[in-house]
Amino acid sequence: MKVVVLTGAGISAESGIRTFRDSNGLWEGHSVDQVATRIGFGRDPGLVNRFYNQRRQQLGVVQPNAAHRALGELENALADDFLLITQNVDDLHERAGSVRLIHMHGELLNKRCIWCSFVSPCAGDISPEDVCGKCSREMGMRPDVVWFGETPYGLDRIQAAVTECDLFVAIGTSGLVEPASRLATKAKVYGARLVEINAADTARSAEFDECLRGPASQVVPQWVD
Ligand code: BV8
Repeated sequence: MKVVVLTGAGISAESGIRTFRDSNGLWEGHSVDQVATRIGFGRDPGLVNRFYNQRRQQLGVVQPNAAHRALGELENALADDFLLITQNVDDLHERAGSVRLIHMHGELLNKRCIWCSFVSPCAGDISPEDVCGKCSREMGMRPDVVWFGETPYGLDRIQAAVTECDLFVAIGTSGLVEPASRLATKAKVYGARLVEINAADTARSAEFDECLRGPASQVVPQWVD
């Protein structure tokens, strides 16, 4: 049986990473337009890089929770019949052992040059003085995350997996951000069974064949077992 899992901010909530919705659409007091759009970056790259530097620093003090670990175990059991798609930019899935993983909204631990698009690892802070390892230009480093209005990563692989899977499971996502929010619908059209694991009902709950309610760190391990 082919299984595709889509995770959102809710799977990392119990690890201490605040979800987008719980912050009333504000991230640390900043609006989406200020910190999660290309225009916002153009307006104030220093603010945006400080915002992401703070979120990257937080990764050093949070740990994967039982939900992340349960998905790592499920992948071990299913191997190539399993694919994890995450909207999250943290590294908690990797640290819990997930390998067959697509970060469709990018990763906090990578940075990208705005001049030549070179992507490189980023463990520390991004600063204006950063020099690109490929084109050697300064003043051009941004987080390698997908902002609103930008094209998500891995869409071809995601499309193929979603149209071939037998089971599609959405965990900890409000189902409000496109195109991630449309993956469940696509899977259903191609015959998959849909399961939603969330602390509460979402805008998409009615589409799912089964809705399991409760905190991901409790419900996901039970579901995996
Ligand atoms: C695109 C990276 C074209 C950055 C993110 C009008 C104008 C302009 C644009 C649009 C528009 N209408 C639609 C759009 C498109 C737009 C969009 O969807 N906007 C929304 C706001 C309406 N989308 C885009 O721009 C995307 N690009 O469309 O390009 C295209 C399309 C197709 C093909 C080619 C090109 C790009 C979107 C990516 C934006 N970047 N992140 C960063 O993280 O800093 S999105 C960001 O918000 C997060 O990454 C996350 O993905 C999203 C929040 O969603 P969730 O993960 O679901 O989290 P949320 O907080 O919402 O919900 C948490 C859930 O967990 C809740 O349900 C809660 O109940 C649950 N929960 C909480 N605790 C627990 C729990 N569940 C279980 N256990 C718990 N303990």
